[in-house]
Amino acid sequence: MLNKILEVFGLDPKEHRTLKFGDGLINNTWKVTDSNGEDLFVLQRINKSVFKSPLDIAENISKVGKYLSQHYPDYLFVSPAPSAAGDYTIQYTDKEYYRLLPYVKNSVTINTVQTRDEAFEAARQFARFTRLLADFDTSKLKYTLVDFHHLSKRFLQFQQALESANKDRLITASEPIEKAQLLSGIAEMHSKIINENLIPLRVIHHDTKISNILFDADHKGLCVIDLDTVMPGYFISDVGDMMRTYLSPVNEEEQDLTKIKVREDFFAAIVEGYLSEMGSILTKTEKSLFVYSGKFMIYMQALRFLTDYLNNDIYYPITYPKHNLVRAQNQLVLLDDYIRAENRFLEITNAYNVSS
Ligand code: GN1
Ligand code: MG
Repeated sequence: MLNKILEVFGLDPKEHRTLKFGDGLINNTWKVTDSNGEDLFVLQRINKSVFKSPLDIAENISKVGKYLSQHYPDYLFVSPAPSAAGDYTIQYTDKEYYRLLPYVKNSVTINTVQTRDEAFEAARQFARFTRLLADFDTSKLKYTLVDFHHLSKRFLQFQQALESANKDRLITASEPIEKAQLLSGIAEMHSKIINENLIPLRVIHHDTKISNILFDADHKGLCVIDLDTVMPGYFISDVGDMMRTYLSPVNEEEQDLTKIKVREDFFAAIVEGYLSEMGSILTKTEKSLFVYSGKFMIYMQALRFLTDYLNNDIYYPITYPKHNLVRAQNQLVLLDDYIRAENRFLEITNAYNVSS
């Protein structure tokens, strides 16, 4: 079947190979190589049950791409390649949409952050992306996922799941459920930020895990990739997701929860990297929310995994029965350790003169 897709993009299946690639939970990704094994493209199938309007993604990427090439022609922006008919996203069946991206030569991706420099470089790249688009009119972009990072609504979904979940799952998950409820102040704070318009909408990536940065051979960041959720949003989403995914030496899949630790010096690297691009653009209030951003994103991801467990695993793919429950527990342990380090983090942001 992928051969048919290659043909739609004008590639001869006899001369190209597809290999499963990456570790995303939502979309499917393959690397396309030529018969000599040279990497040429990245092919992606967009998950239509998550992204209801895949063509909106293509439209957003095209608008952002045009703006960047006009104003910053040297910036490396990985735009999708057109199909033989000139489409940037093709619809194969009702539920199947594909796009093809050029493979950036000599680039590498990493799956876990091992050094402070990697955290700094990634934060710098995500911040650069938002900085270059600081004057882009956010109202021109579609919401490819409505209320994607709306924490109060995620909390509501969690409460609804508590109502409808089966007894067994409620009992098995009783500890994390109780913990998530005790931490609901994090969602209240989010409501306050949103309802009182405390911070501005910006062009935000919304998925800042380290594998969404391309590095060069010298470990310098090249650009950001995975642009499905590029849409209007708040800086706490990007910075918070970096806190969530770079601070601990192990990720959300780790089942040995004793390995989860917050590396305090990596927090400083993220703040420094982000400020190196966005320091003169962020408002005073935004700068005061660096520490909150981590709590916000870690808590939201814990709620999302826990909600999905209570809903009988309808969103995130699982490979063992309690997978989503363990992911939720993992994120709650991370959140505990993050909160333990909170005063230290406040000192760090104060030292950069960013906390009000
Ligand atoms: C999903 O598919 P992937 O791995 O890029 C999710 C993110 C979560 C992440 C957790 C559209 O991203 O919000 O943070 O899993 N994306 C969507 O691993 O729900
Ligand atoms: Mg993604």
